[in-house]
Amino acid sequence: MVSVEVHSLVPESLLHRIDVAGGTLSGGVTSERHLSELSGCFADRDAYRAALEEGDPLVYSVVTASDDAAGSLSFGLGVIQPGRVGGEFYLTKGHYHSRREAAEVYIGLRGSGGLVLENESGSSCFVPMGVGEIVYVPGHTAHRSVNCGDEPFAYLGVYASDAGHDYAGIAEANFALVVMDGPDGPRALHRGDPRPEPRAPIEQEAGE
Ligand code: PAN
Ligand code: ZN
Repeated sequence: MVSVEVHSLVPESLLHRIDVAGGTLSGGVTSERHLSELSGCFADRDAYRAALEEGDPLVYSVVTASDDAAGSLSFGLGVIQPGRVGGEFYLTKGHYHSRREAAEVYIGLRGSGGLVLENESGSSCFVPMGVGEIVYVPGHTAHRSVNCGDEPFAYLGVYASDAGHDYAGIAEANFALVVMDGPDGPRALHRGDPRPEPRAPIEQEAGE
């Protein structure tokens, strides 16, 4: 006789709740990344060192609800804090999936940002993502999320539980595109391109 493993269907254990403002996902496990854990990610090494001298702020957190049964899905609530290093927006480390063909769906929940995507042939793009927008990340594609706004950027990523995270596969070359703050808003540039001037400070009218 063939034995088939099935979930016992308990409605409460199948329902998760997201508190977008609080950055929580019920039934999930939280991990945090601080600035010191993002060595090599930002284009401007000097600005990164200088920022670390000021402290080691939280850059992002991920709360993951996972299921390891064969064929199952896992999902994570990512929240990237607002911030910049040398004009480059706060970002996640970024990874390929260890099982390269595994795709992922991202859903924007709060703020504005986007995904830097790069495939194994070296082709790359930046896909902006706002609240209620969905980005499909195909297999064989490294992905990094970026907060382009002044409030936390929150999103849900849904992927096959056996996808696995391969950080080393993209870390050495790093992503070819960097997303910078500029006078006309966010811009995706090639890593070696000249940087835009930083956004001009807002001028105060005399007497305000
Ligand atoms: C996401 C990411 C999340 C954090 O859940 O894990 O955005 O990014 P890093 O894992 O690159 O630090 C996902 O893509 N999971 O597969
Ligand atoms: Zn992923």
